[in-house]
Amino acid sequence: MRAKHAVTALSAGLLALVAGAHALARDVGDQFGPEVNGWFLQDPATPVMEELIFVHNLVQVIITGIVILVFGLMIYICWRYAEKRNPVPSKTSHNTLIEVIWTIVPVILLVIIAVPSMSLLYKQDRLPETQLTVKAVGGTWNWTYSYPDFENVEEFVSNPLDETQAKAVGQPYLLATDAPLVVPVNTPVKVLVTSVNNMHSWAMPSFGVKMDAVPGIINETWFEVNKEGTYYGQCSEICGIRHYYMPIEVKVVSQSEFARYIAAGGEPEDKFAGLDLNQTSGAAMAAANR
Ligand SMILES: [Cu+2]
Repeated sequence: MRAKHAVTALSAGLLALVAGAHALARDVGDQFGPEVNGWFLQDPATPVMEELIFVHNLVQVIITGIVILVFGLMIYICWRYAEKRNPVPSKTSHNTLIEVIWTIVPVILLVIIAVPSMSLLYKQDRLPETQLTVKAVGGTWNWTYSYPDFENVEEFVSNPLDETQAKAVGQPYLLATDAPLVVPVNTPVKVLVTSVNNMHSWAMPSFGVKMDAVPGIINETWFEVNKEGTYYGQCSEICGIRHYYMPIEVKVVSQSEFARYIAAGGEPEDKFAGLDLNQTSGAAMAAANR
């Protein structure tokens, strides 16, 4: 009984730790992405990612409990039944009650894990009624985006900013791009993902999205972001020498701003408007840009 209490207390402690750590996650203004030396999953930006974090935490608590129980029992057995404390070993070979318990309890635990996992997998896999389609095509080494719904918007290539440029606009180097994918907030967006050469993967950790980009195949996934801001992801398939050089920047804007963006032919805002990249220091430029 005491062991059971210990496991419960530890589970509660772990949950508190995970919840507390979320508050520490990177949130620089309206930019959301990985943090340096981060330990935990990024803050969720979509309902799918919220559910994913719930399942992750649930499984963490269960596996930690199992590890502690099994190691605890093994250490106890080594100590209690060592030869000097237990010179005459028991000849017991069956105990029906214990055998029933160690069969039933794992089954119950697996069911507890399976129900939310299956629901999550289904949610990720089945597209809801989406209101917008975007296409992401992996290349060597950048992403090309297009809006098949809007003929007036030409496809565009999204290249990463170099270090000076990123500093100048106050965005993270190797995550920020010169032309982000722009989508509206609170709108289910379908993403068609493919590649023109080798395999890539369109991955946005805070959206709970990671979809392989395979030449000759169009994969689809979806997301619905509930908060405006700039979100960062990366290609997550080891695709070649400049794999690190194909970040993903998604700018989530209000519905009206998105309508304006599309009406203007999808022209991305000029990040460097009013900046002299050769002259000003990074911090001053970032301040000027605000
Ligand atoms: Cu890639």
